[in-house]
Amino acid sequence: MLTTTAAFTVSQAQAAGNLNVICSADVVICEQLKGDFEKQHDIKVNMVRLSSGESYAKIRAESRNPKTDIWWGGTGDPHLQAASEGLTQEYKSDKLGDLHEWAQKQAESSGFKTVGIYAGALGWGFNTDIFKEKGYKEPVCWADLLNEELKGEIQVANPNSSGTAYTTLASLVQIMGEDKAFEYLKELNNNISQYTKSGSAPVKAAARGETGLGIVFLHDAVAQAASGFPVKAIAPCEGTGYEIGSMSIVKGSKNLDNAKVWYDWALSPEVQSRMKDAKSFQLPSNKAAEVPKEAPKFEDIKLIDYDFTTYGDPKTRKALLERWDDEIGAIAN
Ligand code: S7P
Repeated sequence: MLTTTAAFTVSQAQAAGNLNVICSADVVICEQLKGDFEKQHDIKVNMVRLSSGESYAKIRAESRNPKTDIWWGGTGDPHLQAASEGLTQEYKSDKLGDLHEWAQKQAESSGFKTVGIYAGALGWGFNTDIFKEKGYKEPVCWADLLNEELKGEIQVANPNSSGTAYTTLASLVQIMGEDKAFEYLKELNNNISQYTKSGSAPVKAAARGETGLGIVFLHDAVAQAASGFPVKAIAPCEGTGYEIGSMSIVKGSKNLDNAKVWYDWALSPEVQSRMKDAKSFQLPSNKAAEVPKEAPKFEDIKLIDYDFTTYGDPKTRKALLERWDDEIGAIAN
Protein backbone atom coordinates (compact mmCIF):
# COMPACT_ATOMS: atom_id res chain seq x y z
CA MET A 1 0.00 0.00 0.00
CA LEU A 2 2.80 2.32 1.01
CA THR A 3 4.62 1.59 -2.27
CA THR A 4 1.49 2.31 -4.32
CA THR A 5 0.90 5.59 -2.51
CA ALA A 6 4.54 6.58 -2.94
CA ALA A 7 4.45 5.75 -6.65
CA PHE A 8 1.21 7.71 -7.05
CA THR A 9 2.72 10.69 -5.29
CA VAL A 10 5.81 10.61 -7.53
CA SER A 11 3.78 10.43 -10.73
CA GLN A 12 1.46 13.22 -9.53
CA ALA A 13 4.49 15.33 -8.68
CA GLN A 14 5.88 14.80 -12.17
CA ALA A 15 2.52 15.51 -13.77
CA ALA A 16 2.48 18.83 -11.94
CA GLY A 17 6.04 19.69 -12.85
CA ASN A 18 7.76 20.94 -15.97
CA LEU A 19 8.10 19.94 -19.56
CA ASN A 20 10.91 21.13 -21.82
CA VAL A 21 9.78 21.30 -25.42
CA ILE A 22 11.60 22.10 -28.64
CA CYS A 23 9.07 23.20 -31.22
CA SER A 24 10.24 23.15 -34.85
CA ALA A 25 7.18 24.52 -36.62
CA ASP A 26 5.97 28.09 -36.97
CA VAL A 27 6.16 30.13 -33.77
CA VAL A 28 2.39 30.86 -33.84
CA ILE A 29 1.40 27.19 -33.63
CA CYS A 30 4.17 26.59 -31.07
CA GLU A 31 2.73 29.30 -28.80
CA GLN A 32 -0.84 28.02 -29.31
CA LEU A 33 0.16 24.49 -28.30
CA LYS A 34 1.99 25.71 -25.21
CA GLY A 35 -0.98 27.83 -24.11
CA ASP A 36 -3.56 25.10 -24.73
CA PHE A 37 -1.49 22.43 -23.01
CA GLU A 38 -0.85 24.56 -19.92
CA LYS A 39 -4.57 25.40 -19.67
CA GLN A 40 -5.48 21.71 -19.70
CA HIS A 41 -2.69 20.37 -17.48
CA ASP A 42 -0.90 21.31 -14.30
CA ILE A 43 2.43 21.24 -16.14
CA LYS A 44 4.59 24.23 -16.99
CA VAL A 45 5.96 24.16 -20.53
CA ASN A 46 9.38 25.67 -21.21
CA MET A 47 9.49 26.00 -24.97
CA VAL A 48 12.14 26.97 -27.46
CA ARG A 49 11.49 27.38 -31.20
CA LEU A 50 14.26 26.05 -33.43
CA SER A 51 14.46 24.93 -37.04
CA SER A 52 14.53 21.18 -37.64
CA GLY A 53 18.27 20.83 -38.32
CA GLU A 54 19.14 23.08 -35.38
CA SER A 55 16.87 21.02 -33.09
CA TYR A 56 18.58 17.82 -34.12
CA ALA A 57 22.00 19.43 -33.49
CA LYS A 58 20.91 20.64 -30.03
CA ILE A 59 19.55 17.25 -28.99
CA ARG A 60 22.72 15.60 -30.24
CA ALA A 61 24.96 18.08 -28.41
CA GLU A 62 23.02 17.54 -25.16
CA SER A 63 22.80 13.77 -25.40
CA ARG A 64 24.94 13.16 -22.28
CA ASN A 65 22.79 15.47 -20.20
CA PRO A 66 19.46 15.95 -22.01
CA LYS A 67 17.73 19.28 -21.38
CA THR A 68 14.78 18.59 -23.66
CA ASP A 69 11.88 16.19 -23.07
CA ILE A 70 9.81 16.51 -26.24
CA TRP A 71 10.69 17.55 -29.76
CA TRP A 72 7.43 18.52 -31.48
CA GLY A 73 7.25 19.26 -35.19
CA GLY A 74 9.72 19.87 -37.92
CA THR A 75 10.39 17.68 -40.89
CA GLY A 76 10.63 13.92 -40.33
CA ASP A 77 14.11 13.33 -41.77
CA PRO A 78 16.10 14.74 -38.81
CA HIS A 79 13.71 12.97 -36.40
CA LEU A 80 14.52 9.70 -38.19
CA GLN A 81 18.22 10.52 -38.02
CA ALA A 82 17.94 11.17 -34.26
CA ALA A 83 16.05 7.89 -33.86
CA SER A 84 18.65 5.85 -35.66
CA GLU A 85 21.43 7.47 -33.60
CA GLY A 86 19.62 6.51 -30.37
CA LEU A 87 18.97 10.13 -29.37
CA THR A 88 15.24 9.58 -28.96
CA GLN A 89 13.32 6.86 -27.22
CA GLU A 90 10.68 4.31 -28.01
CA TYR A 91 7.10 5.08 -27.03
CA LYS A 92 3.97 3.37 -28.25
CA SER A 93 1.05 5.69 -27.63
CA ASP A 94 -2.45 4.24 -27.32
CA LYS A 95 -3.35 6.74 -30.05
CA LEU A 96 -1.13 5.11 -32.71
CA GLY A 97 -4.01 3.11 -34.16
CA ASP A 98 -5.99 6.33 -34.73
CA LEU A 99 -3.38 7.70 -37.13
CA HIS A 100 -3.13 7.62 -40.91
CA GLU A 101 -0.95 4.89 -42.36
CA TRP A 102 1.85 7.35 -43.28
CA ALA A 103 2.12 8.47 -39.66
CA GLN A 104 2.11 4.92 -38.33
CA LYS A 105 4.74 3.92 -40.91
CA GLN A 106 6.98 6.74 -39.68
CA ALA A 107 6.67 5.26 -36.17
CA GLU A 108 7.27 1.66 -37.25
CA SER A 109 10.29 2.52 -39.41
CA SER A 110 11.99 4.24 -36.47
CA GLY A 111 11.32 1.46 -33.94
CA PHE A 112 8.60 3.74 -32.46
CA LYS A 113 11.13 6.45 -31.64
CA THR A 114 9.24 9.07 -33.62
CA VAL A 115 5.75 9.47 -35.03
CA GLY A 116 4.02 11.47 -37.76
CA ILE A 117 1.91 14.40 -36.55
CA TYR A 118 1.19 16.14 -39.87
CA ALA A 119 2.16 16.06 -43.54
CA GLY A 120 2.70 18.70 -46.19
CA ALA A 121 4.05 19.00 -49.73
CA LEU A 122 6.85 21.20 -50.97
CA GLY A 123 6.56 23.94 -53.58
CA TRP A 124 6.84 27.70 -53.54
CA GLY A 125 4.91 30.88 -53.06
CA PHE A 126 5.38 33.99 -55.16
CA ASN A 127 4.31 37.59 -54.78
CA THR A 128 1.69 38.13 -57.48
CA ASP A 129 2.02 41.96 -57.32
CA ILE A 130 5.79 41.84 -57.92
CA PHE A 131 5.43 39.31 -60.73
CA LYS A 132 2.72 41.39 -62.41
CA GLU A 133 4.59 44.67 -62.01
CA LYS A 134 7.85 43.26 -63.37
CA GLY A 135 6.16 41.18 -66.07
CA TYR A 136 7.67 37.89 -64.88
CA LYS A 137 6.29 34.61 -66.24
CA GLU A 138 4.42 32.56 -63.61
CA PRO A 139 6.83 29.77 -62.59
CA VAL A 140 4.98 26.45 -62.55
CA CYS A 141 7.90 24.01 -62.88
CA TRP A 142 11.25 23.62 -61.10
CA ALA A 143 12.81 24.45 -64.49
CA ASP A 144 11.08 27.87 -64.53
CA LEU A 145 12.96 28.92 -61.38
CA LEU A 146 16.11 29.06 -63.52
CA ASN A 147 14.72 31.84 -65.77
CA GLU A 148 17.24 34.68 -65.94
CA GLU A 149 14.58 37.27 -65.20
CA LEU A 150 14.34 35.84 -61.68
CA LYS A 151 17.93 36.81 -60.81
CA GLY A 152 18.02 37.84 -57.15
CA GLU A 153 14.29 37.21 -56.74
CA ILE A 154 14.35 33.81 -54.99
CA GLN A 155 14.98 32.84 -51.39
CA VAL A 156 15.28 29.36 -49.93
CA ALA A 157 16.62 28.22 -46.56
CA ASN A 158 19.97 26.61 -45.81
CA PRO A 159 19.47 22.80 -45.57
CA ASN A 160 21.88 22.54 -42.63
CA SER A 161 19.53 24.47 -40.36
CA SER A 162 16.22 23.99 -42.13
CA GLY A 163 14.16 20.85 -42.59
CA THR A 164 12.24 22.55 -45.40
CA ALA A 165 15.45 23.16 -47.32
CA TYR A 166 16.73 19.64 -46.66
CA THR A 167 13.42 18.30 -48.01
CA THR A 168 13.98 20.49 -51.10
CA LEU A 169 17.48 19.12 -51.58
CA ALA A 170 16.42 15.48 -51.06
CA SER A 171 13.38 15.93 -53.33
CA LEU A 172 15.45 17.35 -56.18
CA VAL A 173 17.94 14.49 -55.82
CA GLN A 174 15.07 12.01 -56.06
CA ILE A 175 13.48 13.79 -59.03
CA MET A 176 16.64 14.46 -61.07
CA GLY A 177 19.37 12.17 -59.74
CA GLU A 178 22.13 13.52 -57.47
CA ASP A 179 24.55 15.03 -60.01
CA LYS A 180 21.81 16.69 -62.05
CA ALA A 181 20.21 18.04 -58.86
CA PHE A 182 23.49 19.69 -57.85
CA GLU A 183 23.89 21.15 -61.37
CA TYR A 184 20.36 22.51 -61.02
CA LEU A 185 21.11 23.99 -57.58
CA LYS A 186 24.28 25.66 -58.91
CA GLU A 187 22.28 27.31 -61.67
CA LEU A 188 19.49 28.20 -59.25
CA ASN A 189 22.09 29.90 -57.05
CA ASN A 190 22.31 32.67 -59.71
CA ASN A 191 18.73 33.61 -58.84
CA ILE A 192 19.00 33.25 -55.06
CA SER A 193 19.32 36.44 -53.02
CA GLN A 194 19.51 34.74 -49.62
CA TYR A 195 19.72 31.33 -47.93
CA THR A 196 17.72 31.88 -44.76
CA LYS A 197 18.00 29.98 -41.47
CA SER A 198 14.32 29.16 -41.11
CA GLY A 199 12.35 27.27 -43.75
CA SER A 200 9.26 29.46 -43.94
CA ALA A 201 11.18 32.81 -43.88
CA PRO A 202 11.48 32.96 -47.71
CA VAL A 203 7.72 33.09 -48.30
CA LYS A 204 7.22 35.53 -45.42
CA ALA A 205 9.75 37.77 -47.20
CA ALA A 206 7.92 37.29 -50.51
CA ALA A 207 4.60 38.16 -48.84
CA ARG A 208 6.06 41.46 -47.63
CA GLY A 209 7.57 42.32 -51.00
CA GLU A 210 11.19 41.81 -49.89
CA THR A 211 11.72 39.14 -52.53
CA GLY A 212 9.70 37.73 -55.42
CA LEU A 213 9.49 34.05 -54.52
CA GLY A 214 10.21 31.66 -51.66
CA ILE A 215 10.73 27.90 -51.95
CA VAL A 216 8.77 26.51 -49.01
CA PHE A 217 6.13 24.01 -47.96
CA LEU A 218 2.89 24.83 -49.77
CA HIS A 219 0.97 25.21 -46.50
CA ASP A 220 3.39 27.97 -45.46
CA ALA A 221 2.65 29.82 -48.71
CA VAL A 222 -1.09 29.31 -48.20
CA ALA A 223 -0.78 30.71 -44.66
CA GLN A 224 0.57 33.99 -46.08
CA ALA A 225 -2.27 34.18 -48.61
CA ALA A 226 -4.77 33.47 -45.81
CA SER A 227 -3.25 36.40 -43.89
CA GLY A 228 -4.15 38.70 -46.80
CA PHE A 229 -0.79 38.91 -48.60
CA PRO A 230 -0.59 38.68 -52.41
CA VAL A 231 0.93 35.21 -52.48
CA LYS A 232 0.17 32.37 -54.87
CA ALA A 233 1.22 28.80 -53.99
CA ILE A 234 2.56 26.52 -56.73
CA ALA A 235 3.10 22.75 -56.73
CA PRO A 236 5.85 22.11 -59.32
CA CYS A 237 4.85 20.37 -62.58
CA GLU A 238 7.74 17.84 -62.55
CA GLY A 239 6.62 16.51 -59.17
CA THR A 240 7.64 17.35 -55.63
CA GLY A 241 8.56 15.89 -52.26
CA TYR A 242 6.73 16.13 -48.98
CA GLU A 243 7.36 15.99 -45.25
CA ILE A 244 5.96 13.88 -42.50
CA GLY A 245 6.21 16.38 -39.67
CA SER A 246 7.18 14.36 -36.61
CA MET A 247 7.38 14.23 -32.82
CA SER A 248 9.88 12.41 -30.62
CA ILE A 249 10.63 11.92 -26.92
CA VAL A 250 14.26 12.62 -26.12
CA LYS A 251 16.21 9.72 -24.66
CA GLY A 252 17.02 10.41 -21.00
CA SER A 253 14.10 12.87 -20.70
CA LYS A 254 14.00 14.07 -17.09
CA ASN A 255 10.21 14.57 -17.21
CA LEU A 256 9.28 11.37 -18.97
CA ASP A 257 5.74 11.02 -17.58
CA ASN A 258 4.95 14.57 -18.62
CA ALA A 259 6.51 13.96 -22.03
CA LYS A 260 4.12 11.04 -22.55
CA VAL A 261 1.17 13.20 -21.47
CA TRP A 262 2.13 15.79 -24.14
CA TYR A 263 2.74 13.06 -26.75
CA ASP A 264 -0.70 11.45 -26.31
CA TRP A 265 -2.35 14.89 -26.17
CA ALA A 266 -0.64 16.07 -29.37
CA LEU A 267 -1.90 13.02 -31.27
CA SER A 268 -5.50 13.70 -30.32
CA PRO A 269 -8.01 14.90 -32.94
CA GLU A 270 -8.98 17.92 -30.79
CA VAL A 271 -5.44 19.28 -30.69
CA GLN A 272 -4.74 18.59 -34.36
CA SER A 273 -8.07 20.10 -35.46
CA ARG A 274 -7.16 23.36 -33.72
CA MET A 275 -3.90 23.79 -35.65
CA LYS A 276 -5.72 25.68 -38.39
CA ASP A 277 -6.53 28.43 -35.84
CA ALA A 278 -2.81 29.25 -35.91
CA LYS A 279 -2.90 29.18 -39.75
CA SER A 280 -1.04 25.90 -39.64
CA PHE A 281 -2.53 24.23 -42.69
CA GLN A 282 -0.76 20.86 -42.78
CA LEU A 283 -2.64 17.56 -43.15
CA PRO A 284 -3.24 16.18 -39.64
CA SER A 285 -2.09 12.64 -38.80
CA ASN A 286 -5.13 11.66 -36.70
CA LYS A 287 -7.80 10.27 -39.01
CA ALA A 288 -10.55 11.92 -36.94
CA ALA A 289 -8.96 15.40 -37.02
CA GLU A 290 -10.51 18.05 -39.23
CA VAL A 291 -8.58 18.67 -42.45
CA PRO A 292 -8.40 22.45 -42.90
CA LYS A 293 -10.17 23.61 -46.07
CA GLU A 294 -7.05 25.65 -46.90
CA ALA A 295 -4.70 22.62 -46.67
CA PRO A 296 -3.05 21.74 -50.01
CA LYS A 297 -4.39 18.23 -50.70
CA PHE A 298 -2.03 15.47 -51.78
CA GLU A 299 -4.47 14.24 -54.44
CA ASP A 300 -4.12 17.61 -56.25
CA ILE A 301 -0.30 17.51 -56.29
CA LYS A 302 2.13 15.44 -58.35
CA LEU A 303 3.99 13.81 -55.45
CA ILE A 304 7.13 11.71 -55.68
CA ASP A 305 7.38 8.52 -53.65
CA TYR A 306 9.71 10.25 -51.14
CA ASP A 307 12.13 7.72 -49.69
CA PHE A 308 12.13 8.59 -45.98
CA THR A 309 14.28 5.63 -45.00
CA THR A 310 17.14 6.64 -47.28
CA TYR A 311 16.95 10.43 -46.82
CA GLY A 312 16.43 10.19 -43.06
CA ASP A 313 19.49 7.96 -42.78
CA PRO A 314 22.40 9.72 -41.02
CA LYS A 315 24.93 8.75 -43.72
CA THR A 316 22.81 10.01 -46.60
CA ARG A 317 21.85 13.22 -44.82
CA LYS A 318 25.44 13.97 -43.79
CA ALA A 319 26.79 13.26 -47.28
CA LEU A 320 24.18 15.45 -49.01
CA LEU A 321 24.73 18.32 -46.59
CA GLU A 322 28.50 18.11 -47.01
CA ARG A 323 28.12 18.18 -50.79
CA TRP A 324 25.73 21.14 -50.49
CA ASP A 325 28.31 23.01 -48.34
CA ASP A 326 31.11 22.26 -50.81
CA GLU A 327 29.25 22.99 -54.02
CA ILE A 328 26.49 25.46 -53.14
CA GLY A 329 27.30 26.97 -49.73
CA ALA A 330 30.78 27.79 -51.04
CA ILE A 331 29.44 29.84 -53.98
CA ALA A 332 26.45 31.35 -52.16
CA ASN A 333 26.21 35.14 -52.37
O1 S7P B 1 5.84 26.35 -40.67
C1 S7P B 1 5.45 25.01 -40.53
C2 S7P B 1 6.51 24.11 -41.05
O2 S7P B 1 6.74 24.31 -42.44
O3 S7P B 1 7.71 24.33 -40.36
C3 S7P B 1 8.40 23.11 -40.24
C4 S7P B 1 9.73 23.31 -40.79
O4 S7P B 1 10.58 22.25 -40.73
C5 S7P B 1 10.32 24.40 -39.89
O5 S7P B 1 11.15 24.99 -40.25
P1 S7P B 1 12.62 24.67 -40.80
O6 S7P B 1 12.52 24.46 -42.27
O7 S7P B 1 13.22 25.99 -40.47
O8 S7P B 1 13.24 23.50 -40.11
C6 S7P B 1 7.59 22.07 -40.93
O9 S7P B 1 7.69 20.81 -40.35
C7 S7P B 1 6.22 22.67 -40.82
O10 S7P B 1 5.27 22.12 -41.67
